Parts: sequence; structure tokens; C-alpha cells
Amino acid sequence: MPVQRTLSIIKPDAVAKNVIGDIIRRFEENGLKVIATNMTHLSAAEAGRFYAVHAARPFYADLCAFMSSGPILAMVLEGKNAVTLNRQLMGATNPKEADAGTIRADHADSIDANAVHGSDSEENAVIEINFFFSDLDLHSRG
Ligand code: DGI
Repeated sequence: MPVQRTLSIIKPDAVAKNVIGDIIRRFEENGLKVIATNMTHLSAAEAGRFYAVHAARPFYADLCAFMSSGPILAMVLEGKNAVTLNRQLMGATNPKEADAGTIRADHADSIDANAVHGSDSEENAVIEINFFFSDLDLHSRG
């Protein structure tokens, strides 16, 4: 399995619930390494740029408002099969459909406030990592 990088975001709801540590523990226990972190508070316009792919969807305005409602923790995770592994640890977008034991099953309240984001492909991971980080911020640890 290839070593990959992926972008993870702990969203405003999960930051507010003080479960940053629990979420990172799950990544580390499953072989993913945190190689960059950035706690930031997006403006609605910045959230809109990040989620531009969803601009035509009915939930776009709510999504941008939610993602800019408080601080988030953006991270780069590195490890074997990181993109898919992170998505598995996150669980389904709608927490009602998320498998037991996943981050969203345990910490998400709704399809809007669903605790975490994870890149859905290696291609998008590169784009999303570049949104938050420069090369100099990434600290690969082998
Ligand atoms: O990659 P995901 O976060 O699992 O899902 P996504 O990329 O399809 O959508 C991005 C976010 O947009 C998702 O985490 C929550 C929101 N979203 C997606 N589909 C819906 C939605 N929000 C509402 N209210 N309704 C939806 O159908």
C-alpha cells in the first residue's frame, strides 16, 4: 500500500466539544502520523472557497456558515493508504449512517455538524493540503 498524505479538518463542533485529543488518538493508533497542524478560524468567504465544489448545492450557504462559526484544526496526515484509511475512521457523512466506533458515530450531531473533514482522493488531498499549508509546513517523519 502506498504512503499517502491527506487533509483532515476537525470542524468547529468537535473543537467546541473539546475532543481534539480523542480524534487525533484514533489517527495515531491506526498508523497515521500528524505531519502538520494549523488551528485557524475561516471567514465565510474562505470556507466558500474551500468547499467551492459544492457551490451549487442547496446546503452550501449553511455549510459555509457552519465552517466559519468557530476555530477548526486543519492537519496533514501521512501513512499507508492515508486517504481511504482516514475516510474509514471518519465514517459516513450522515452520522446516522456512520458505522459504530467511527469518529462521526461518536462525535457528530448531524449531517451539517459532522465533526471532521477528510480528502476524498489523492488528487483532492494535494489541492486541499495546499489550501492550508506550504511545503515548508510539512514535516514527514518516515
Ligand atoms: O466528504 P464528506 O464531508 O463526507 O461529504 P461531502 O464532501 O459530500 O460534503 C461536504 C460537507 O457538506 C459534509 O461534510 C456536510 C455537508 N453536506 C453534504 N451533503 C449534505 C450536507 N449537508 C446537508 N445539510 N445535506 C446534505 O445532503
